[in-house]
Amino acid sequence: MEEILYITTPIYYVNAKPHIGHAYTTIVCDVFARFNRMLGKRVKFVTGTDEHGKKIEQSAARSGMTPQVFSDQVSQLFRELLPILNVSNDDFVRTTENRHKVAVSHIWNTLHQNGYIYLGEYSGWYDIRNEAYFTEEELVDGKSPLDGREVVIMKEECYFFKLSAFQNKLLEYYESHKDFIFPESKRNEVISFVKSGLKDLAISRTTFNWGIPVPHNDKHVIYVWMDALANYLTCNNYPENQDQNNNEFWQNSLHFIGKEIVRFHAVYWPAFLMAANITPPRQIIAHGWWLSEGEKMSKSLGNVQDPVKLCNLFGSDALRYFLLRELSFGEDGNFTIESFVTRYNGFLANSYGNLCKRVITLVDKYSNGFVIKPEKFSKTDKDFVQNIDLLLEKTIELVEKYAFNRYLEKIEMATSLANQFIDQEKPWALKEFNDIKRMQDVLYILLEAIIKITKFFDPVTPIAASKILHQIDNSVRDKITVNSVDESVFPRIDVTKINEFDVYAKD
Ligand code: ME8
Repeated sequence: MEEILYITTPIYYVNAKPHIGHAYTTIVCDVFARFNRMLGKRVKFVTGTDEHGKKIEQSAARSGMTPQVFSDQVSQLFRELLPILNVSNDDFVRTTENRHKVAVSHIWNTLHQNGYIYLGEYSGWYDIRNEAYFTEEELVDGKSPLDGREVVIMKEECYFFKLSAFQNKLLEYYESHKDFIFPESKRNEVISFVKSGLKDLAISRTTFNWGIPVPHNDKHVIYVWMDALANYLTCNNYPENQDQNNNEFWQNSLHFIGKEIVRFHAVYWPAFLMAANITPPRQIIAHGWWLSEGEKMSKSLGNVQDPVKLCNLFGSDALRYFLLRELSFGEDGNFTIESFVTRYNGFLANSYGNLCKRVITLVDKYSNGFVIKPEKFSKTDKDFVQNIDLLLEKTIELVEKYAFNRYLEKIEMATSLANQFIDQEKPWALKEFNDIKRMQDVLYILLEAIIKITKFFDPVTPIAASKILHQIDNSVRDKITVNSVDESVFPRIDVTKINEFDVYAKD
């Protein structure tokens, strides 16, 4: 049976321009989507923007715009980033779209009908940026426990969701679905949070208007997280498709997120879904955070790397490769331009790009642009081919475990074996000694290795892969023809220019 996957990014707030942190999650999802499509799976991959809430209303006001005009502009920046990063998403959802409002209202009505929503009054400490209330005890040094921001006291009439009714159901669910939360460390945190007790959750606001109105009581707007989480259903044709439990995409839904929003995805979201009689998604996958030059990225420090500038300077393939290679998925990583250039030159230019260029040029120069499959393979040849195959085979389970940096390590190892093979077999020397047969065999074996490595590298560097696979044609059985071009797919970056690169976002 055909395997199916439904892959989602968080939907990004439109209160700030996209930076490499956002680009990272989207790229991770794209690489995962492309890799799985390569394995023959049917993939639906969606992303979008989160546009409601007080924070966005405030940002719009500061910019002197209506929230709608403001959201239109910033959402467009996120949308335009996708082709720049070469992202293969199937849908882009905005929470201000009608189809989404229909989905959210429908969920609300379902939860209400099922008896999980009641009207009450809320007072507590409110973290405006994160749109979350906290009790006195939950505050850390009087500040938001999420990220230490200021909190203000607020009191409002509001609707509540009976989250407390789901404490045991959630714990049972985590127990019977051991891989629901990835990685394990986050799973443990969630379990102890839920065990410590769940209070009912305030799910409407009356202190601002920028949101989806509560059905039949438009004094209230729906809590932005309930609104936002529902995007995953909107993109799966809910409520038109009511039967999500028997829907193959929903059954195989994977939500990729940053570690700071695990609680919303692994506690609130499955509880909302259970209350609506919809099964929770298959997995919540949380990754770590990018720091910039060792510090938290922030506008005021001026250290926010701009993914558009990086792509303009070095190409999207290079950014995609770097982000996946440098950070061990789940852990935090540090973005510096020095490490970017070092990895770029070290692998993309000197190892992979150079190998492809060298072999293609040799076939062009010494073998009239084509080689025929060897009649027999020496022990060295067989070992080489087998080692490459083993390394590439291994990438499948690594990607399945979201070990993207280790997947790329295998690609690097395979490339380095090919570079060793060429240095050891010296096709140029074989040519000199007139051993043309052996020279052609060696080049054939190398071209085949390049094709295989490139196919497994394609999910990360699709532009380079398509260039290389256009230069190497193996459509005729047992014959490989090359089309030589002068420049490498990854020209070296001049390290002496490192201080001249302008990679920071300006505003
Ligand atoms: O939280 N390093 O939106 P958001 C790595 N709208 N990833 C980062 C990052 C960094 N420094 N900064 C941001 C929201 N991200 C909600 C989500 S989903 C129903 C609603 C990535 O614009 C990471 O994926 O604040 C994080 O979870 C996401 O951007 C947060 O984006």
